[in-house]
Amino acid sequence: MRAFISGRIDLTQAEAVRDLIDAQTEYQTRLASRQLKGELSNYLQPIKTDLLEIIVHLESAVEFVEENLNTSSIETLAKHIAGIVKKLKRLADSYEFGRIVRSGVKLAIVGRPNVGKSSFFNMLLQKDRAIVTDIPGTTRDSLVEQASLGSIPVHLVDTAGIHQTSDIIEKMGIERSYTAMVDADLVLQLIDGSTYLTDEDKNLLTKCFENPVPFALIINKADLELKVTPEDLIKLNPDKIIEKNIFTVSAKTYQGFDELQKNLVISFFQKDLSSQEDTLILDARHFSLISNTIEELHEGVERLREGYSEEVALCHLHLALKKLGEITGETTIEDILGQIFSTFCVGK
Ligand SMILES: Nc1nc2c(ncn2[C@@H]2O[C@H](COP(=O)(O)OP(=O)(O)OP(=O)(O)O)[C@@H](O)[C@H]2O)c(=O)[nH]1
Ligand SMILES: [Mg+2]
Repeated sequence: MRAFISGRIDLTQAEAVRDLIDAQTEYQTRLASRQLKGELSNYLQPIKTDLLEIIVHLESAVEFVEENLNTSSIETLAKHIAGIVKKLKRLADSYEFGRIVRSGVKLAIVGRPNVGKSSFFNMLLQKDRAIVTDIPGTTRDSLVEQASLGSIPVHLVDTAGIHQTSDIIEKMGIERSYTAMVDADLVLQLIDGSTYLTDEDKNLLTKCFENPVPFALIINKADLELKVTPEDLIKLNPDKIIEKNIFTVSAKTYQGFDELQKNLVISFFQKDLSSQEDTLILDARHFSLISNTIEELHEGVERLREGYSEEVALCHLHLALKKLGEITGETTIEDILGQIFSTFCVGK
């Protein structure tokens, strides 16, 4: 706080110190360190300079030119602003993944009884947390634990095996399994690969199709002779089941665990990012300010195109710059004045 007030670091760097303290995964630590070095501020700085130039140009048109801007000048300006919006949009889009890196994803492990859900849950946690037995119906209630998968924090939910039953306690547990499916960010349906698919597997698969949450299929018990292959599953519904969302593992021998760690979360939640090294937005405050900036820029261009005076458009552009400045915590009005006075030599 003192470092921020005295101007030694900006607000994003102060926030990075907080994130470093709170970091739970190595990737979170790495991202916070990058932000502490000023990565986000450095990304935003040239955008701010560009926007400032546009504002100064427009201010001078208002000040020194009698008539309104003509259509071609407006379109040149609009193109320039579109370039800024594109860069900001990339940043705003990164928040979908950034939010996940920061807060994690909820994974619900579901399946019929005895397919190895609790064993799989223990494998992901790398500890013997849930009770495992060969008696179907061992897990009666949902169980939640935190772990990290491929550098992403995950909230894992082990659930009671889903099947037809008249046992009242089991029924209550199964209701909770369905709730976990709806509440999750990603559903993992486990299948016992050592036996042929049953109607219970297929019925649950239909539930996965109907559920609005994405799902992956895990063929477990790969240490035994496999009776179910990814191709068998794809054949059931080639529109909804794709190869990259099927993983084959053994919760007993950990076969396939590395592949799962590497690809599961990334293939579902890091789709649009070219690399983990791109600048990411992790913070809701940054996301909201960047979205506001984009809106103000759009508004500014629209008002100019609609024939409003430049002052109206300038109001939006000033607001856009103010919002950008709020990310790093600086006051932008002095920047504008300084730039205007230096460029146009207008006496103070
Ligand atoms: N060979 C082999 N056995 C496994 C594997 N995973 C689980 N099992 C065995 O399968 C049986 C059931 O495992 P659980 O993890 O309790 O299965 P579950 O799906 O949680 O079962 P419920 O809680 O009853 O729904 C146990 O005997 C496990 O040891 C595996 O990858 N390979
Ligand atoms: Mg279980």
